[in-house]
Formats: sequence, C-alpha cells, structure tokens
Amino acid sequence: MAKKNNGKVVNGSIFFTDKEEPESFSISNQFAEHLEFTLVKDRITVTKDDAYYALSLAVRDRMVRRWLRTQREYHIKDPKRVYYLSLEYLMGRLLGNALINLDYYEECRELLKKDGYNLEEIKEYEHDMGLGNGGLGRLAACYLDSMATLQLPAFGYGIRYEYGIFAQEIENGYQVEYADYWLKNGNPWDILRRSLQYRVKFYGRVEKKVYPDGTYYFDWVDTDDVLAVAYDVPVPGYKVKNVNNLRLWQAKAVSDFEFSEFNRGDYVEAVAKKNDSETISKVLYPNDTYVEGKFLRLKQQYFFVSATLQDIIRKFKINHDNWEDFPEKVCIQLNDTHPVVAIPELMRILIDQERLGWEKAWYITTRTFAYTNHTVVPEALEEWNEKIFGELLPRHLQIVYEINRRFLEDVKKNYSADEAVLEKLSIISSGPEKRVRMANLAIVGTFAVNGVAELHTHILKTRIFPDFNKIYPKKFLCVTNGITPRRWIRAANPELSKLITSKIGEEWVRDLSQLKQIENFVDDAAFRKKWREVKMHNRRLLIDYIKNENNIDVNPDSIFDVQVKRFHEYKRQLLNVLHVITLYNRIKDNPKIKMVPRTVIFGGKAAPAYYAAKMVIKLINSVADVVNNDPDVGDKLKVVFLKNYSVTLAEKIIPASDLSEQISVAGLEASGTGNMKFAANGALTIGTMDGANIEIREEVGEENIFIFGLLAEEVVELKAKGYNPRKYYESNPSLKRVIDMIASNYFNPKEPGIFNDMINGLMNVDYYCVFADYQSYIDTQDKVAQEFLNQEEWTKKSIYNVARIGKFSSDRAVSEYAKKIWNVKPVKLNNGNSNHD
Ligand code: B1N
Repeated sequence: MAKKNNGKVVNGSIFFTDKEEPESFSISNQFAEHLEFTLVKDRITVTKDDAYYALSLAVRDRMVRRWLRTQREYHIKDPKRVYYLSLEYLMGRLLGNALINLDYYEECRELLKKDGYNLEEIKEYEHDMGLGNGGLGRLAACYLDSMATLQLPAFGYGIRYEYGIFAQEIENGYQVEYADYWLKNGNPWDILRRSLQYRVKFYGRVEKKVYPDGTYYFDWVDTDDVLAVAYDVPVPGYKVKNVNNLRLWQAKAVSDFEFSEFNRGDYVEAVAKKNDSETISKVLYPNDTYVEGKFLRLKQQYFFVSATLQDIIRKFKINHDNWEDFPEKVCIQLNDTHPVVAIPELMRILIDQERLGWEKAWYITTRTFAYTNHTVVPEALEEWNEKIFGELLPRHLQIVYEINRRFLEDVKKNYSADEAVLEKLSIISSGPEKRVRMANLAIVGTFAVNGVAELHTHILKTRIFPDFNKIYPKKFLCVTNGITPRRWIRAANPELSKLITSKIGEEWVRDLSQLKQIENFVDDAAFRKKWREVKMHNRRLLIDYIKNENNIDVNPDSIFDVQVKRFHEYKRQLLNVLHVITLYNRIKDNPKIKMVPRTVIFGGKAAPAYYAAKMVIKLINSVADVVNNDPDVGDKLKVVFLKNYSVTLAEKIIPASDLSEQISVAGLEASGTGNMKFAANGALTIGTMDGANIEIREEVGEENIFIFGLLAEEVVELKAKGYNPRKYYESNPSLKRVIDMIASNYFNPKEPGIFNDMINGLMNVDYYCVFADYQSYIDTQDKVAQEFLNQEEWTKKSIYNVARIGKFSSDRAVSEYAKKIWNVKPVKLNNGNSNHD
C-alpha cells in the first residue's frame, strides 16, 4: 500500500516518519484497502466478519505511529520503567475501546455509515480476548488501560494462550465446557515480532565449574529448550498520544535444524516432540482462586518469566552497563505468586551469568520486585512440590534453598528462634512432602507486598502473614483495586455517559472524581427521570438478549437483581438461590400476594473440576425451570442463568442492573471489582462487609447500600466457638422449608439425590456460613424490595452511587502504585512531532 511519506529516507529505500497520519490516511480509505488488499475481498464476497477485521486493521494502522513513537520516546528518555507480569489478561474486545481512547468513535461511525456499515453491528464480530479467569485477569487489563492513560512507561507481559477461558454451555442444567479457540479467524490486534525470540531452558542438571583460582560457579546443562516468540498488542491511552505495549509470549520448538541434530535418524519422534514444547502456551488454566499444582502450569510460569526477564535485561543493557542501576531503572510488579519464580530466575542470571556474587545479586533482586497478593483463600496459595520444582528447575531449587537458609539465619539472629515460628516463615515447608511456598518466597524477595483492599490488607498483616509483618513492618501496604471508566462506563453505558456529560462535561472519563458534580442534580426531578430512562433503555437491551438466549419473558419493571462472577462456594451464589426459593414459597403460599417483581440473573463459570460449584449452577437452572414455568408465579419472579459470562456479556448486563449481589462470606473476597462496576453504573449493592464493599459503603454512604451478615471477625469467632449450622436450620422454619425442598428433590424430580452432597455439606459443615447469614440476607432483601417501590428515592440513591464512585477508578489505583511502589513518572508525548529518530 503506498502511503504519503513526509519523513526522512532510511537505507535509501524505506520511509519512516513521525508525523501524524496525513489527510489521505482516512479510516474509509484504510478500511477499503484492507478489505481489498489484505483480505482480498470484493463487494460480493465480503462478510461482516471481514468488515470487523479490516476495520480493526485500519484502526490499528492509526495507532502504529504513536505506538512506535511511544516506545522510541521511552527508549530515548530512559525513565524508570515498570513491567507488569501477569499470567492472565482478560481483555475482552478491543475495537470499541481503541476507538474511544483514540477519540475517534463518533467520526468513525459516521464515516462507516456513509459506506453502508453499522459500527455497532461490526463490533459484535470481535471474539473476546479471554486470556484470564476472573477478577485478577480483568484487573490486569484495567491497569494496562490506566497505565497508558497516565502516560506511564509501563510494559505488560503475559502468555499468548492459544485457548483462552473455556466457552460455557448449559446442557440439561449442567455446565459443559468447550474449547475457546479465539484465534480461529485470526487476530488483527497482535503483531508477531519475527526476530524477537528467546530460548527458555528446562530440566537438565547443575554442574559446578571451578576456576583455576579456586572460585566457582554453577552451570545449568543438558537442558531441554523451548523458544518464546513475542506477539505485541497495542494499548492506547485515553486521549493521549501514548500507546503502550502488551507483549505476549508463544512457545515454539527450537529451530528444526538444531532439533534434528539431537534426534538424528528419528524424524517422527523429533516432530512429535516439537509439538510437545509448543503445548506450553496452548491453554489457560481455568481455575480462579484455586491451584491444581500441575507440572504444565509450572512450565508455563517459568517459560513466561524466563522470556520476560531476558527481554527486560536486553532493554536495560541498551542504555546501561552497571547492574547497580537496575533497580533505579526497572520495577517488576508480580501479579500474585504466579510469576514469582522470577525471583530465583533473576538471582540465577545475576550470579551464574553476570557473575555478581550472592550479596550484590540479592541486593538488586530485592529492590526490583514488588508483589500483589490477591487472595487469602487457602486453596489458592501456591506451593510447588519440591521434587517437581527441582526436576524442572534444578538450579532454581538450589537458589531457593540458599535464599531460605540465609533468610532463616537472619530470622534466628534478629527475630525469633522458636521452631514453630521458623516453620511458618520458611520458604520450604517441612513434613514428608516438602513444598516451595511461593507466597513466602514473594515476601522475602520483594520490597513491597500489597493487598487489594483495606480489609484484605489487614487480614494479610494480622492473620495470614503476622510474623512477616513484624519482620518487615514497612513492606506491607494496601492499594485498593480499581476499574477503568473508559470500558466500564464510557463504552459499556453510552446513554448514561451522554447524560452525565450533558451536565458536567467529559472530563470525568479521565478524572472519575469529577462525577461528584452530578450530586448537584439529585433534586432535579427531570434529571432523575432521564436517569431512569437510561436504565430502562439498558434494561430493554438486556431483556431482548435474555429472550433470544433463554426464551424467557422478563418484566421490564421488575428489580434486576444480578449476581455475575466466577462460581465459588465462598461467593455464595447458593445464598442467593435460597432467597429465590424463599420468595417462591411466599408466592406459593399466597398466589395473590402483592410483591415487588424481581428478575434474578446469574452468570459465571465454575472451574471444570470444581464439583460443588458446578452443582450450584445445576441448582440455579433447576430452580429456574420450576419457578419460570409455574403459572402461580407469573411475572412476579423470574430466574435467569446467562451462559458463558465474559467481559463482553458483563458490558451488556451491568448497565441494566438495579441490584448488585456482593455476598461473599466476610473475610474471603479480597476486593472484588464487579462491585465497583455495578455501582459505577447506578446499581445499588446488597453485600457483606467484605473486600472493597466496605470502602464502597464508606464512599457512597451507608444509606445508599444494603449491608448484611456477619463481620469478618464474627465469622472467625463463630467458627472458634464451634459453628453448628443445624441449629440455624432447626430454629428457622423458612430456612428449614427451603432446605427440605432441595433435599426432597422438589426441583429435580427426574434426577433424585443429585443435591445430597450439597445439603449434607450445608447441614454438617457449612464452611461459608450460608445458614448463619440467611435471615439477615432475607431481611435485607425485603428492605431492598420495599425501597425499590419508591422509585424517586431509589433513583437518588442510584445517582449518589455513581457520583461517589470516583475512588474506584483504576487511574487512582495505578497512580498509587506509581507513587507508593514503582516510583515511575509519566512520560508525556508532546502533540507535535518528535525531534528524535
Ligand atoms: O483477584 C481480584 C479480586 O478483586 C478478587 O477478590 C480475588 O478473588 C481475585 C489463582 C486467582 N484472587 N486470586 C485469584 C486467579 C487465578 C488463579 O489461578 C488465583 N483471583 C483473585 C483482583 O484483585
């Protein structure tokens, strides 16, 4: 494609320029050219999917110069950089957001319209980039958006999984998983960096090599190697020139030539083995807040970390030859323990390759890394069997042992020699099966450890890691999570955005605290009416979706009561179901009962091997079958399970919601981020005093949120004195009736007994205190219904929620990281053209 070039000549033939795109570089032209020359289509063969693809390429073209310039500027100015390492990025769709951030949405829509295309329709052809499970992965995606918007020299690193989070189908009420081959129609956003490849070593053994002078070092030899190849995704900031980079690694077998040298004569074996190494980046592990301890997962972690550190060090060496500058120029943020093997890996590089010596290497390492903890759920704390770890990474296991030996020496000298304390602090667990505790390694090997909400940070400091907190009192801090207002308000809720902007201008999109100004309109009845019209508009879109997907007719005036998130017992979707059955029983007792109509909507995936969570999905669908088909119920109550919850589906559901269910047992939801998205879209929260709910309450005011249930300390106390769920069951007739119905197969006459395990679990253990919180939840739900009747008052509360949600912008969260942890500053790209190239 010939383009006008205003820049200088490089190598006598290729033209580069920094200039903004010339006039002729219009989206229509680019779009048409990509349809014809990239996709080789004409007006007869072109499909809507082609239109999506070509438009995305055209939009990407518009980012290319800014993208290159941003990277060049970071290179030239050489500021301290932050590298965000995450095994998960739940990006969703990219087209709409790129257009908004480039401030090009409206113009693009109009231009396309002239060509007979509808942008809204084209956007629907994009497949979600679902390289994450839930909150942790989506948080990483929100932070990328904010880092670019704040013009921070930040780099995301991850894995380019060929299969993202599975597609969920519901068959006979059960969850069934299908592979998500998201790349099947190609991906217009990522660019293969053809020459950027690193070798990653696995297995082998460690050889001690002695120099003539008696000093020695260790060599990692006889390894099985895999290549990591780079794919880059542009991350445009909102209304700034900065376009940051997300680099995703894909595994590739080492070159066929070298390969055949080792496998001379056995061609088939060699090719089969090649496939083997490429499985490393095949599939995302579908577990959220749960670790399976699988060998392949450890391979993924090291593959990712090794390639990323090689890349970071290569970039560092372009400008520096003194290793002491490393922590001044590089900060590496570890998104949970998943990339924590980076700590021994950097030690290995510094000691074995750079020959720095232990003390110096440790000094550099512990000033480079920071670690975010995302959960206190015990089954999510990563521990690797020492044998597995040592087989795959023999040198790293040695290094971890040495880190631990020195650390425990220090502890004995300066803190405590008590065996029980030492055992808790040790990076290697004792006992018959020794394990490497990744969280302990993370705490010892970093300069900052942060929780993701105030309560969560408090629990980390006092309950989970109290001794570490005493040893390193300054290391632990809190950065409460945030969400990007670009995707979660501006893009997902265009009507609300328009209404807000009509009153206070558009600055709120980059400074969410500005929303405060809409409080001035709370008493304006006309404004409140418009506010309700926006909600109704969004609700109608969701009603159509539900009709299409589930063939259920939903009452547009009902409360849209929504719980969408991963399925986990601690999140207590089950408590919500018990409420639904309670309402159903009230209707059955009195079919003429006057009640506020409700539509209870569920969505979310369960880890494929998580039986208890999958049975809750089955229960919801069983209850839905009965409730939705009972003529006594009519449109007073509907239960909807929307399959395959995803970022894109969240964008449809959240703006239409009235009530946000955030009902985890107190103390276990580290933060939650869905809670923020709902409040930002004018839903009121019903929730426990858990995670960021507490801070949301603080911001929006206790009269604008529905709080119920045990407090975190009360949960601990209750369990300490011996919690007996049966007592609650026996003393609460309404609860008893609900449980008895489930136990007697009321909702599953064709599959009797399927809920027996669930019922037994509740009656005998009820680890997540569903029974203990039942009555408080029911009472609070009744209050919700009562308050919903007064639509004017409800609307005011809805407005207050949006007006006071500013704190939960990921821009605030990311600036806190930048100031409190990373010590990185913005690199502002001027509007003109760069002088350097
Ligand atoms: O991280 C989110 C929080 O808002 C949620 O409260 C928290 O549950 C979530 C192992 C996890 N914690 N841990 C995980 C994900 C995948 C995996 O393999 C653990 N996810 C969270 C953002 O801070």
